[in-house]
Amino acid sequence: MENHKAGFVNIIGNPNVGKSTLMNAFIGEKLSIITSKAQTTRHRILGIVNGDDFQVVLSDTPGIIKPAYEMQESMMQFVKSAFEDADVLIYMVEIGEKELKDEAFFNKIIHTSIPVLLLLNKIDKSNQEQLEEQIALWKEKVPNAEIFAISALENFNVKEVFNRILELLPLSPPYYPKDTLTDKPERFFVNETIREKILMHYDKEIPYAVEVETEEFIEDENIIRIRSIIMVERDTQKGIIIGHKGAALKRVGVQSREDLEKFFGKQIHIELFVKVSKDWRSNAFQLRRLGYNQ
Ligand code: GDP
Ligand code: K
Ligand code: MG
Repeated sequence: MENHKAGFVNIIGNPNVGKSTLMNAFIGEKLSIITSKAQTTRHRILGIVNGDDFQVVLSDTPGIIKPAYEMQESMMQFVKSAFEDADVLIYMVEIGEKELKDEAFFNKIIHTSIPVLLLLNKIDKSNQEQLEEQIALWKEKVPNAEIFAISALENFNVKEVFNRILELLPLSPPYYPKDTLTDKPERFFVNETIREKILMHYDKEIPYAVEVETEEFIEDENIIRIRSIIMVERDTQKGIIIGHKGAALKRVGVQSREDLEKFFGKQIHIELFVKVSKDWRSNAFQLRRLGYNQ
């Protein structure tokens, strides 16, 4: 045990740069929601990678955004807390990214005493010339960072980043039992899976007006029975979610079931209900109950 390393790694960066994809590549399981729409990762998700002599605790913070209404402020709290408990900071940018969306936050990154790994992601989309130019640019912008050019999606240089994290972690006993994959309950995965399907299948304001809550998760030997509520803000949204003769909601249910069967390795029975809950977004109590202010 005296050679054991353990610590916290926080992944930060603008929306859609590939933070969730990287975390999943590290963990090798589909733990956090990944979509092509911005701001889908609302929760601070912990994933844990265990080895014989290490434990890396990863958190995937939401994208850097300006507080506009209550839910976004709550998200900013997660981003700020990334500086407080990290042993290593991963600052992820993507090829072609120049603008930093939050200047104050950027200033914290360049002045922090925590080791910073700057990951230049999506290099599968670039050529050598562009890559060299981008590396030079980021070296100048964040002089305190070590730069890695990676492709989280194609698993290029991901292992090298992970090995560097292990070097930087302090000697410490594990923080969690060594068989822990994540500190979030199973219901969380169910909620995120359903929300991912909603993001895939509905346009415009619908996904951002939706919250999912799993009321029932009953695991038997051969089957898991799930009952989840999809909360929307208005009756019209309820109609859209359900769709003509229930077809749209059915598709969400079928695809969620397929993913959850793979994840849990068991047959899944899932029931979805749609409920109108006016202003869930601005109701602080509700937000806390759903875990945004934990
Ligand atoms: P996040 O918002 O930072 O967590 O970003 P996601 O991990 O959700 O990724 C956003 C989008 O970028 C998804 O469509 C990913 O498939 C895509 N993506 C992530 N990493 C890479 C990569 O290395 N190369 C390419 N081409 N796409 C990527
Ligand atoms: K995303
Ligand atoms: Mg994400």
